[in-house]
Amino acid sequence: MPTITAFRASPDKGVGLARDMSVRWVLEEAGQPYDARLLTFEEMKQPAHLALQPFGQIPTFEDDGIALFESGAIVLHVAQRHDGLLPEGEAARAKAISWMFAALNTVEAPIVELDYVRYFEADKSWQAERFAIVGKRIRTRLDQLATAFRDAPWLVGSFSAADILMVQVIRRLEGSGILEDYQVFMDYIARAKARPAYKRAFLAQYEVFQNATPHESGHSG
Ligand code: GTB
Repeated sequence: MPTITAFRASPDKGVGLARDMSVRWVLEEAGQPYDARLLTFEEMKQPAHLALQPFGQIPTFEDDGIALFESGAIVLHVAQRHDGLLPEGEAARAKAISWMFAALNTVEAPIVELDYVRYFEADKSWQAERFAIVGKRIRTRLDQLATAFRDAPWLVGSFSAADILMVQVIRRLEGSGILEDYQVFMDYIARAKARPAYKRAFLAQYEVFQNATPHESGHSG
């Protein structure tokens, strides 16, 4: 059975924004049971964890002699080993993998930047200007993504691992006032949240937060 790592006390208060959520979700979609090893911020920086994750972060994934870090790599690994998470056919599969990288490289970059402005630049006189600049970058990406989407329910035909990563990336904008201007993505996220596997993954990480003692805080990545 695979073992993943996750926050013992997630700074997102269990709303499923930490990146173990993508890993939990793909495992639930695959019908693959797993164990979660919970780590404090301190434990993430110890040699034992750094041997698994060189940056001292969660999530990681270990199964049968295979050890992975990077949530995108883990989601791809699981999707390649279980039916129904990547399209049939080489061309469609290649497209889905392109979307997985697009989610984590092209769409996510300005979204993570917005979090940095919010959390780490709050004391700067220029924070409002940075918010506006980064917000504009995000809207450019969302406009382009919306054009690519058109009226399709999922990125590549039916639901795939690419949707797991993309939904989790754009969910980071929930409540920002930006996402709310894009009905196409509000609907996309609602479709994803209605999936039983999403619900199971969400509840699993939420229960961790519920049982956590409030001894840690922090935000990164
Ligand atoms: N590229 C790596 C991956 O995709 O696996 C990035 C991993 C990463 O950023 N991990 C974060 C981490 O371990 C947790 S998920 N940070 C601790 C550290 O660096 O010391 C990122 C995250 C954290 C919190 C929220 N939040 O509160 O909303 C959202 C996302």
